[in-house]
Amino acid sequence: MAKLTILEFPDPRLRKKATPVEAVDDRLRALIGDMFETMYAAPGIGLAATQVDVHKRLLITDISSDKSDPLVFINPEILEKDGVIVSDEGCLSVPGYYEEVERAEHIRVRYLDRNGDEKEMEAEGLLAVCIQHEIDHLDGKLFVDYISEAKRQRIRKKLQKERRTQPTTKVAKAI
Ligand code: GNR
Ligand code: NI
Repeated sequence: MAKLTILEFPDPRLRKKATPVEAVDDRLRALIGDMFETMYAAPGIGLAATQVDVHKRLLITDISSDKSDPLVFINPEILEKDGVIVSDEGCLSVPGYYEEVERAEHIRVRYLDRNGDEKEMEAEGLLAVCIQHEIDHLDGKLFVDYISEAKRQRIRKKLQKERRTQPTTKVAKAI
């Protein structure tokens, strides 16, 4: 297993639209293993393949506090949405920023599991929010797209500045 690099806003690769997974095989399962390692290390409650620069329709979640509920969704499709929930969202690709986002409170989703079997499940609350957040990633969308242009630009500038100064700081420390 290997920890993968998570792309960060405003990396243009986060804007790519992912294409359907064609084969649920051992190569895909190896990627899924690496994605769980990456998500748990972050730590996060969800991760979309897009975030690790793989533009296939695959996402994982685990909203438990003890890594006890790993879920894999391949080629996910939301069949039904109900109700409204507003929650503070964060994103491993937008580190350090949290904003209120409105989502469906309850969803029904169809997907393939890690064995390639077709499944349907209902999700509500945090899991529903997380699945919608991850499917957005597969469509090249980020939670900051739901906030004002001004706020988004402020976050973009701060993250770009951090990335410009961080490597220099590391080098300076190493010397
Ligand atoms: O770890 C994460 N927490 C989170 C909190 C509220 C709403 C969505 C999320 S998903 C996020 C991990 C992530 O960036 N997945 O793409
Ligand atoms: Ni995210």
